[in-house]
Amino acid sequence: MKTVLVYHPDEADRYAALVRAPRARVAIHVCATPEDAARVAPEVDIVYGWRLPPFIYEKAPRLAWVQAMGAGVDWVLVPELPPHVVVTRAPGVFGPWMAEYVLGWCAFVSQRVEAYRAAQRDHRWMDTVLPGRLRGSTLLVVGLGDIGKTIARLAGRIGMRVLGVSRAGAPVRGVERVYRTRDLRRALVAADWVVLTVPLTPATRGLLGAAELAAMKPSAWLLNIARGPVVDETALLETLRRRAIAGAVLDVFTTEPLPPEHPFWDLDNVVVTPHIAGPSTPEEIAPVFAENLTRYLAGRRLRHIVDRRRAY
Ligand code: OXD
Repeated sequence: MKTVLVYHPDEADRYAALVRAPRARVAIHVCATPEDAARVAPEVDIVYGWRLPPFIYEKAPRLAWVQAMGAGVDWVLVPELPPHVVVTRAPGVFGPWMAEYVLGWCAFVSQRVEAYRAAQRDHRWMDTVLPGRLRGSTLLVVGLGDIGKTIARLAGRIGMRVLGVSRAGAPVRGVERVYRTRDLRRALVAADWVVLTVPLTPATRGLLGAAELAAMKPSAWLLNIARGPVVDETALLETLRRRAIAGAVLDVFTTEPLPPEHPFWDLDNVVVTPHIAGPSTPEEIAPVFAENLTRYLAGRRLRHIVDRRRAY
């Protein structure tokens, strides 16, 4: 019999409740703390989890497969994870959430929400300020995996011009032009909105540094829904303070939770959200895991396998 560890610091029970498996063929441990997970680790063949602490891998000699509950797999692909362990993702789940997040915040800016709300507080009829249009503005999607493509599609539907950046620069339907990563600065020059959707890998760490930020239009907004370390946060802070770009919507940070004393909180051209752009819900992840578990138990190849060399 195979043993599954369902691990989630806050919602392990909810995830476990939706695991549909032939009971006779699978035993399930439900853990919410590293200590509990460490105790059962020696029996575990499969991890269905979120942010399992790396030291657990060394205690799990039978481990063969990790199904990530979140969008990113950087927490799985740590040096402690043995090379033979297969890692799978849940594509298709997070893109729709993140596309709404991105377009919602673009609209928040273009519709001048803050200005009208401030005028309302003063009982002021402010008809001298007009909203902007997203239609016709240029969105640059940096990272054209399934999340980036979903954002590009939705943006295209409302008439935004969509550009992209990917490692290989291969054409993507609905994206007017795809630049290679090495041409990132050329792409940034053209964008009104820059959204980061790349995974955190050695190649993307620090991808947006001072030089890249300097290439952006002074009127452009940056939206980071990838990982904090993809951006040089010191350079970003300095860029925002000088108003060398218009603003940033930041959902991810190098240190999370963002420390209360961090200067990002107080900048009027920064929106801080607490890593919620693509929430994981047990209901949406369960079918992905269920299908793969059926395959696993039947000895078939799993779907959505992460290429460990590329780290996504
Ligand atoms: C993530 C997530 O991986 O929120 O960041 O799912």
